[in-house]
Amino acid sequence: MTIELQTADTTAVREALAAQTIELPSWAFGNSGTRFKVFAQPGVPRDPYEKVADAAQVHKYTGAAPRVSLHIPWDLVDDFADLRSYAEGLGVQLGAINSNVFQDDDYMLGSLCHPDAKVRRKAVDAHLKCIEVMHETGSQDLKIWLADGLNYPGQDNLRARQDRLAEGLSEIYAALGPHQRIILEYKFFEPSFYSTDIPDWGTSLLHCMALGEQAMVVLDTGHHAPGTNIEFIVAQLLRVGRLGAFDFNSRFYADDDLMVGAADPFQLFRIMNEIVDADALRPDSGVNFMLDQCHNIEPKIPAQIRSVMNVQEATAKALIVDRAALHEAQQASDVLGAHSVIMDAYNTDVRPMLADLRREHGLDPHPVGAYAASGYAERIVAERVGGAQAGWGA
Ligand code: AOS
Ligand code: ZN
Ligand code: ZN
Repeated sequence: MTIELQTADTTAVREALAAQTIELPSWAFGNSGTRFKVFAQPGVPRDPYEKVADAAQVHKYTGAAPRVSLHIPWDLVDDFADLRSYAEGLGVQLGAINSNVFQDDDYMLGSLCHPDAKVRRKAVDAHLKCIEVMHETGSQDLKIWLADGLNYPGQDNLRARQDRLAEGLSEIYAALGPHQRIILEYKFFEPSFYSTDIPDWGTSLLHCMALGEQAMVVLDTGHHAPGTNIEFIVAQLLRVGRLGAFDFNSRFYADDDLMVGAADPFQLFRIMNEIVDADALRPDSGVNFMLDQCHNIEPKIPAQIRSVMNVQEATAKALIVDRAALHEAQQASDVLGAHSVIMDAYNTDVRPMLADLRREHGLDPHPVGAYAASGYAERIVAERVGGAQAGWGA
């Protein structure tokens, strides 16, 4: 049985899609590259205000990207309340605050896990500063990704580093306001290659559980070894109520940070299928769906628009899975029947439904084309000279 979207009652699916929001990273709009070359693109933002303005364009044409994450100190401004009202004036909000404790020379051997207490103090203070910023921006999430790790066996004590990490995190956690959360990201390698201090979801989860209910795991889809079953991790974290956020992107090899849904749209669908199955798509479910991407060779605003659309398409396919038929086939031990329910949904073209939904909400059905026709890209090229680099990696 294939799914006939034309005749099916898609009201609930449309409502769920209309409520879905995706958070954009400020660093996606600046110049970025690899360690070989950063290709400068004309018209890129020169400051955080212009990054927010570009992010607002993505929201304008998709209607689904109402928040933008900031990175401190890349996005440091004198007056965050002013940046906040500027964003709100453009119809978007400031989202997660990303701490950056990896760019300073002091952090060569780590930050919260560093053997020297002075460096650990500095790293904790950098996070406390982020929490102050969050009070001004109205942000809920403090996103922590640490570059901490070791390159050589014996370089430092693995267990002692976990103890220092726990200690630093608990001081940061204690400074959170009642509605704020730590979202703790893991990554299996890079920049360290022998051992990383938060390499996997289990380590992140253990620290989150020790901290308390306001600490949640961030799953960056590019941060796993090839072949990892990411949807299993999603299901597991949802079971224990600790999936705080996604950093969506695509990987072919390592932490490629390419557009989500470009490398493996089926994997993205399988992830969203777990989300829908656990009823975690609801805006109040506590899962923040963020992008963490860099657009080194493609134009940045259309790439973010495309990425939002890719998430929407995967979500729509997950929403149309016939859950009753799936359950029935699973209970009847009908292996192929159950599998076909999943494949039927995945193979359905949901683009016309999404185009229709946009029309219904007063948007152009084709966001990339509408943006291209708007003249914004030409305007920023003319107006902005000397755009900024996003910062190292993502
Ligand atoms: C680093 O690999 C992580 O993906 C971080 O989430 C984040 O992108 C970084 O802090 C920005 O460079
Ligand atoms: Zn990330
Ligand atoms: Zn990453």
